[in-house]
Amino acid sequence: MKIDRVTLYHLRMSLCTPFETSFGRIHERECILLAVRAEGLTGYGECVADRDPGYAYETVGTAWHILRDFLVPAVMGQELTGPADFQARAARVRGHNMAKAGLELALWDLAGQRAGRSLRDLLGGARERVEVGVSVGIQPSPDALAETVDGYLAQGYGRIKIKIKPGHDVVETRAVRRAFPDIRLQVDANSAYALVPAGAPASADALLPLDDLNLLLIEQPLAEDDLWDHSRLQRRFRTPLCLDESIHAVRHARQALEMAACRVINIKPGRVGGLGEAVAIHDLCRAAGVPVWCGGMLETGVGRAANLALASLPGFTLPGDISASDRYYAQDITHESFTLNPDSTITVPTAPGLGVTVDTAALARFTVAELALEAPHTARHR
Ligand code: OSB
Ligand code: MG
Repeated sequence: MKIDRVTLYHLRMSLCTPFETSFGRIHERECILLAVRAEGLTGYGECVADRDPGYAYETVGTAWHILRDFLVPAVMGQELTGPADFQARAARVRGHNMAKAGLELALWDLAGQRAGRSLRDLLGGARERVEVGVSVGIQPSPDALAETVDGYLAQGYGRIKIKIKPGHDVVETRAVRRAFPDIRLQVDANSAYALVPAGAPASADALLPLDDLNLLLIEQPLAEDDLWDHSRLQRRFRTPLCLDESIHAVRHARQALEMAACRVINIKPGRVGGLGEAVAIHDLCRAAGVPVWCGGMLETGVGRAANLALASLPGFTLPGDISASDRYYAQDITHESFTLNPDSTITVPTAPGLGVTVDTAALARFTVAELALEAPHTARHR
């Protein structure tokens, strides 16, 4: 396929409720939507970098720069065979996985549309519905947290993840466990602790009482580049540690498993540079008997459709952070919205490509900046 136009949309969307993690609190989600045109078709992708470099070093600003100045020029006007061909060309850009994943996703959408096949089928997924849970932000008090969790349970979510940070960890998790003794519960620290504290990050010793709360897993307690210390920490827990921020490639997943730095891996296509790498990590973990699940980045309907397709692969044996559209946004940019089935699943799209369509009026409403890039010869003839 020959790409003749790429449009970048910087989006800002109000969240239904503020989302607080150990790295900050947001009321609005920002991201970049990509529209890639080739052979008269338009493929969409979502770059999940947020406004601030809190979860990762990438931001909307860095991704915009890398896409505009390096990744889009590497493919514009070129005859591409597909997403893997793009990754080969993008390899000369070090890092910037979220920028790469956004463009790669649009190419997957195009490939699916052209072949008349769903993204789920292209990736090798089989399930019609995937099990999901909800990621609950830090709340003002343990009581408020239990009440918020109660609300999501009432909606039908069968797995709850709570965000924790130093000073808001064991008491909060215990309160939820006391109120709901049997639910599937896990926590996410987003790198807020240290095994050997030297100043700011609190000691991971504070987390040891979590081991008695029958949690599914403890997600990313330590820093992103701290595989070794995660390995040392895992030895002190019966509860599986799960890595999110630390895993940027299949190589990291292999090394983490070899050094027993975790027993579960959270796979996010944006963090690992795209769906191709995400599937490779899935394959490695499946062969090793290590459970994986699909993480979330508060995606729009575009990214959510991709995450559902990915989570339909057989190794995704734990519920994903892929909640219904109304958990995030009052209005989404896709015509389709995702709803929770009574069994805490969401149905995977099966139409060609991503299987969702973009609502251009909604897109216009949320766009704060837009940039159309065209192949030089196309521009001359317009
Ligand atoms: O660490 O999993 C995380 C959202 C933004 C950045 C990082 C994380 C999250 C979530 C939300 O936990 C998951 C979702 O999209 O529902
Ligand atoms: Mg996480």
